[in-house]
Amino acid sequence: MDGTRSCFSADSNGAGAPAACAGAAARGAASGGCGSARISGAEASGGAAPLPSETAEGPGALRHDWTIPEVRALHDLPLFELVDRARDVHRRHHRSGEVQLCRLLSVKTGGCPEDCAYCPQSAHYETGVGRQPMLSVEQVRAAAEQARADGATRFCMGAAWRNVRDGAEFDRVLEMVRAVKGLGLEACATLGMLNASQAQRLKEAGLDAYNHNLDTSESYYKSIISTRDQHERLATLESVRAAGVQVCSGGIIGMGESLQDRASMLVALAALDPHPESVPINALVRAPGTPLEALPPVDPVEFLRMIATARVVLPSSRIRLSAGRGELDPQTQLLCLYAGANSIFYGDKLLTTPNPDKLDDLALLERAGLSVQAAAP
Ligand code: SAM
Ligand code: DTB
Ligand code: SF4
Repeated sequence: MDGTRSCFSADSNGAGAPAACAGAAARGAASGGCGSARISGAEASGGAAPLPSETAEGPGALRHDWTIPEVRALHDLPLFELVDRARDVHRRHHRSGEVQLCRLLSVKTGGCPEDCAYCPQSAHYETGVGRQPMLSVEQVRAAAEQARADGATRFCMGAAWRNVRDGAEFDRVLEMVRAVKGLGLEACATLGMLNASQAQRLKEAGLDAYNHNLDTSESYYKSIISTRDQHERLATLESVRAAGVQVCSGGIIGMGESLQDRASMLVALAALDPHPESVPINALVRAPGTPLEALPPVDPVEFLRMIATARVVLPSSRIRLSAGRGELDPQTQLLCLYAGANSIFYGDKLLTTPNPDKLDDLALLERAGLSVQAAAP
């Protein structure tokens, strides 16, 4: 369905548990992984992997058949070569100097029954994030108005739910979506699992995109979350797609996963047909009280590699430089934007954790001569 389009296409792409902790720590995993990976991508990926030329049709064509060895070989290229390739793909598909600002708002915070080992909103951990009542539609409208005034063009509403349940709270979310759309913003929601009819109702309310992350590889997922499996995520993504809502799906690095896991996640995202219009790449925010709180921070070069690899594997997707940006120095953030990221979460808070100061973000973009995506006319 995506064919082999390799033209500029930004607008058509959306502009228009304790066990987990032990497992993660024991694997010691990806920190330092790139050091060894750099020695030989093929060796590290357990076989003679061909260096990917992306496709027979040329760089930047859309593919759904990426293999883990191919993605590893790409990821493990000498850094500048990887970034060159990513930049080339980026320029073919996107306005390369433009960044979309997306505001996040938690509309229902805390007390989630799921045990996602990274999440400060899980009721399984003592993180200091209490269960809070759902926001009113007026509160959400006011936050969206502020986001628009600040220059954001996309507004994403999050709820700490395992899954959506029909009833008054979901009806209120639908009202929130209408309110956000009424302000001319792109509306995104991330509410946990949902079924086909719920996806359809969100579509009818005007929702543009639904965020539901694969988060990591299928095999590592079990080490991070025991209360659901990744197939359930994929089923939700199918409902979202079937309803005609754009798919926003990505993941987190820095949870103790291996480079193989990271490559595997990108392969799974690329296998979605069409590719997700939006792909958030998060660095773990090591929230106190979660099982992953003591893991080391993500190496900035590894983060850059992940962004650049995602850009090549998912050429037309909007790659979102997401959680954890605050731990990256400004130069690394700019390198990520150079290598293919073209959106940031913008505002002083993500869902429950801090994000860089918005004035600092605007100043950084300005210093680099980057422009902010304008609102649709
Ligand atoms: N409950 C819904 C769900 O799980 O899909 C929606 C909200 S959940 C907070 C959305 C995403 O935020 C998760 O899939 C995960 O990728 C990301 N996230 C949550 N906590 C994070 C953390 N500490 N660091 C990085 N990303 C995080
Ligand atoms: C995504 O991948 N990252 C955003 C958004 N989708 C919803 C959420 C990040 C949450 C970070 C932890 C917090 O603030 O609670
Ligand atoms: Fe709940 Fe989502 Fe957090 Fe998992 S990531 S604990 S499902 S809010």
